[in-house]
Order: sequence, then structure tokens, then C-alpha cells
Amino acid sequence: MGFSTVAIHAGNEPDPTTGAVAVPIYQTSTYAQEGLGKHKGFEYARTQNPTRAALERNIAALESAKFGFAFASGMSAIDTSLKLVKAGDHVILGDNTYGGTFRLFNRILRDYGIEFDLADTSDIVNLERAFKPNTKMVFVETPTNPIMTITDLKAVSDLAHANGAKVVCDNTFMSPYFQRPIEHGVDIVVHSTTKYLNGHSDSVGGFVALNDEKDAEWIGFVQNGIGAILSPFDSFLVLRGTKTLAIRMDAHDRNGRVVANFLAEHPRVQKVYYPGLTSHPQHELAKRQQGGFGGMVSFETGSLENARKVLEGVRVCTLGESLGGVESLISHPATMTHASVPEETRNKLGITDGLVRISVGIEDVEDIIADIDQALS
Ligand code: P1T
Repeated sequence: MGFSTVAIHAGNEPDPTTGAVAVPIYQTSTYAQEGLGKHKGFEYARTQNPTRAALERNIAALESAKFGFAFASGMSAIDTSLKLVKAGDHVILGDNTYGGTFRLFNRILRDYGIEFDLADTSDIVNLERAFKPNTKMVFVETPTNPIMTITDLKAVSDLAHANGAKVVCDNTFMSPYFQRPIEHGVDIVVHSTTKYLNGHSDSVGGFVALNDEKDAEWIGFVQNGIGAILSPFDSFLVLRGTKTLAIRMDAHDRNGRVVANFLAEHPRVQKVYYPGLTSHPQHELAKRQQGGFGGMVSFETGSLENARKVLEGVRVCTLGESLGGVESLISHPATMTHASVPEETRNKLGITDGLVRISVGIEDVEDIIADIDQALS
């Protein structure tokens, strides 16, 4: 079945009690039991909730995964995926990820005995050198936030598996519409559903999708044991969001290409980071691995002052953290999303004071272009 058919129907079976076509928000903390140990499969809402279960079936199907788990945020989903390693294990983390992912490793997991090293996972020779005897996981983002570097998921999966390690891919920027990492050999996919999957900037959530039954059992155990679950209302919102994922992503992609090309020609812009540009060093890999290039575009303005003028000069775009909503958002990675990354590392990666990131929305693209143009000039 096609992507949109799955998006609209998987998990969205009419409600068994009423026939409601939209999955109801089961806003309950617990369920009446008929007798001791006799119930309808629902005991307590941290453990099971029908609205959340519907979303879990939905996104798992979209990611070509057998199992899916919805969390209270992207970060709690990422943290739970890291519960597949133990104290003393070593993880290779892509050197450019969302700042919060780096912070989780650097400021929290480190103190719980998880060793990690950063590596440029887009360079397979470099990645191979980062493996240690105790490496149990490689964690990648592709394209990366905000530099848009692409990692070859099949090559990384083959290398990791040959070294006895699992691969986790944060698929937030592409969504399963444009990239399904499990189909390239990745073991575990994580998402911030806050972004494209929900798509309307009105919910914070996360997701873990995977195929391995034993690992899925553990992720489910941790989800219940720690309890960072997605609420019924948020589950409803994301479930509504994924129904239009395909048409929204196509629109983000169309607008993203136009904005990237416009910026690439603009005299006040020094560099544009967008895998859809033929000048992107991994354009061919992106074309092969992704179904589109999406709506995330970063560009170098040359200085903090220039960046500030753009960020404070826009009227259609909104200055703010986050991405993936229908409205265009503009942000300053160095002081916002990636402030927890040391300055030296930021500069090495290209996350300079002059870097601006746009999450290109699905407004009329002429209005977005005119807005950025007036802010740049
Ligand atoms: O905010 P939360 O739902 O917890 O998701 C964290 C997260 C995980 N992975 C990626 C690739 C992300 O971009 C994010 C959150 N990112 C932003 C808030 C941002 O503006 O980049």
C-alpha cells in the first residue's frame, strides 16, 4: 500500500465501541477490571492507552517497523533508545546532532557510565577508526541539525553490524515520508514528533521505532518503567498530523528548494547548507537515500550582526526554536538550539555566530522569499 494510505489507515481503525472514525482521546488514568486479573487488556494508562497505541501502530507502520513507542518528547525517546546500552559501553555519536542530544551524552549519560566519542559519521573511514572493543551503538542524525550533513545509512549499518554495534538514526528532519532508515539497515529510529510528524507546532513528543523483538520488549519495559509517555491528547494530535504528512512534506520540500536556490544566489549570503542544491557535497547520496530534501535550510550571513538583522527583520517567518510546523520558523543555532555545544566545536562544524537556520513552512513561497529578501537587505 502507498504511504498516504498507510498514514491515514494504520492504527486508525474505527473505534470498536462506537465506530468513531477518528480515534477518540481516551482521557483516563485507569480502567475498570471485571475481576482480579480479568480486564480488557488495559490496566493503567501509563502502561496502555488506546489513543497512544493507535499512534504507535501508525508511526511504526510508516517507518517499516514492527514495533513503535510514543514518548513525552524527542529527548525522552532518545534517552530511552540509549537504555539499550549499559554502563561501560561505548557509543559513537555523530559530531553534529541537535544540541540537546549532545547535551544528553555530555552532561547526563557520561555520569552514568556511558562512554562516548564524537565522529563525523558522513566519513566512513573516519567512523571506522572510532570503534572500540566496547562500542555497542552508533547514533546518527541525517541530515544533521543544522549543517545538513548526510550519513550513508547502509554503509554505517554494515560497518556497525560487522563490529557488533547497533545503529540508531534520528529521522526527525526527513520524517518517514522522505527517509525510512530501517529499510537501509538501521536498527532503531527515533523522532521528535514535535516537528514534521505532528506538523502544527502544538505538541511536544517523541517516538522510537524498531524491528528487533527483544530490544522492543526492553524499550516497552523502559517506557512503562520510567513513564515518559505521550499523553492521550498529544497522541491524538500527532495521529491527526500524520494523516497529512505526505502532502505537507511535499509542500515543505517544494518551498525548501525555492528558498535554498534563492539564498544561494543572494549577494549577502556566503554559504547555503541544503542537500537539494547540486553544490551540496553529498547531493548524490541525499538523492539516493532520501525521497526529497525537505524544508530545513541553513545559511551563513558572515557575522552575528548580520544574523541578528535577518532574525529580527523577518515578518512572515517567526523567530523561535523548533521546526517542522506549517509556519516558517527562523532561528540562530549558536545561541539557541546548539548553545550547549562548546564554541570551538560549533565553529569547527560551521555553527558560527553568523549561521541562520530556516524551517521553511508551507505558506506561499513568494511571501517567504520576499520576507527573507527584505530582512537580508
Ligand atoms: O524537543 P524534543 O521533542 O524533545 O526533540 C528533541 C530533538 C531531537 N532530535 C532533533 C533532530 C531535534 O531537532 C530535536 C529538537 N530540535 C529543536 C527544538 C530545534 O529547534 O532544532
